[in-house]
Amino acid sequence: MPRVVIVSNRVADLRKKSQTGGLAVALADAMRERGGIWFGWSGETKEEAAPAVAETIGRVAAVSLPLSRREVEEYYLGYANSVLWPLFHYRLDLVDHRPNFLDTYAAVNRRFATELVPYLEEDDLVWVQDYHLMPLAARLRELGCRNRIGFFLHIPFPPPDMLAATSNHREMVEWLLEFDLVGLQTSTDVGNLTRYLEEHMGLEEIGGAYRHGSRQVRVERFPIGIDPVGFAAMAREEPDDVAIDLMRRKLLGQRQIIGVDRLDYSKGLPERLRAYGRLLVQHPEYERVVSFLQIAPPTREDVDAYAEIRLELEALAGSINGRFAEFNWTPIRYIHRPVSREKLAPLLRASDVGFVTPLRDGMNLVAKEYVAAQDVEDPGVLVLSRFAGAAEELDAALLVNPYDVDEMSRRLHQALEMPLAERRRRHEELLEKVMRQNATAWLESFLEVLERPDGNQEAGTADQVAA
Ligand code: ADQ
Repeated sequence: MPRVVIVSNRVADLRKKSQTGGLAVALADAMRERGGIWFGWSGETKEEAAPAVAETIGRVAAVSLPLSRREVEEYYLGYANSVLWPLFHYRLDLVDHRPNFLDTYAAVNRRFATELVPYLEEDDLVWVQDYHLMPLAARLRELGCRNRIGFFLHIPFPPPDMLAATSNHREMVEWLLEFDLVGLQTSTDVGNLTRYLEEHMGLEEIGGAYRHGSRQVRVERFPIGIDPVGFAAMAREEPDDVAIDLMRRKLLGQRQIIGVDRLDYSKGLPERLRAYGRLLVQHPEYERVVSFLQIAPPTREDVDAYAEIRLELEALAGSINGRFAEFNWTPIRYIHRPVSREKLAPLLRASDVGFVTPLRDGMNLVAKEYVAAQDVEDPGVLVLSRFAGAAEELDAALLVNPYDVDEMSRRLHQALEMPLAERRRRHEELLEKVMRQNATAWLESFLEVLERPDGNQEAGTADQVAA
């Protein structure tokens, strides 16, 4: 079985069990089993760029390099998170393109390719993760790399007309054409990319792949998943402070709605808080009974749009609490800090409603974690945005339009009043999907397609002969 070389913006700390990013959680589990190399940024910022260093942890070698201050500003915070992130989340209004962003993004990808090549063996499968590294296959090919290279995009792929609002859209898609396989989260994303290939580039699908020049690329859907069995086990283990809080709430007959997200404008947090506020206005009987716990740890705070959403959220939580709080009851508990997964899992289990309402999300693993964490005898209800990738599979949830505050408030009410039989029926259907499309299935199915022979091997040999 060939080795697997994962390349992502950040190399996760494989010794640490609690990870904050969805990507790290899904891959770390699978990599520990399979072995291979994980290559990427170490997370350190140095005055000057420095070379990569390797560290072996179990069967996985982590190879990481620090970035220079300028690279962090212009590649990571800049092009990746101020241009690509908003653009791919359908937020053209938040795209903040500045001089040097694209050049530094290209340069970091070139440097990643140069540093990675010495570690590669002939048969390695290279698997590149996410929007930070779209040009990587093109740069590796320039250095003579003939390995199978796959790409998985964790975030949505925007519709062709939206992509076309950036000046270098064609170049972006040409980067992707250098991979052997491009994996996306949903059929909507696959449709968006293949429409671009067909309508903007005149490419045609033949035998499941798009041919261009001497190469061909497959574009397929691989919805990412979690480790539902492990997460459910964690959810049943309550740390003391969580157990005490649960007991107190039970005693007082209190119920809880929960939200867990990185504090990101794509997650629809202000709309979510407003919907909860509306619920309290429309159903005064929920006062002192139904509270809302929102956990939203900080990310990317050096990007202006993130600082703004934080202020907006704090003001909103303050005003709703100011209006409804009692001396002994706080409607919204808003935590702007990371919470360990050991606490998160039982908190999800102990909540009557999982409120997951991103305006746009590649998948959203919290939705799947909420389902996995529930007590099957007495499960809570998932209220889920139609615009989360997860909605494509989890259609037994109560699906909502995350821009429609009234609808969300009505669905919260429906969730809180849902009879046990219906809760069980919906949960059973959801759990079946979460179990089936788990992290291992996602990883295995991607690698299986990446390994499948196609015309690119011959094209590689022909190039070699010509060279
Ligand atoms: P994210 O945008 O980070 O991921 P998500 O899929 O919800 O979003 O994953 C977040 C992960 O971090 C979850 O496992 C969650 O439990 C954890 N987490 C969140 N807040 C936490 C906290 N306070 N403390 C501890 N853990 C916390 C990106 C895309 C998603 C896609 C994933 C995976 O934006 O759409 O689903 O990658 O592909």
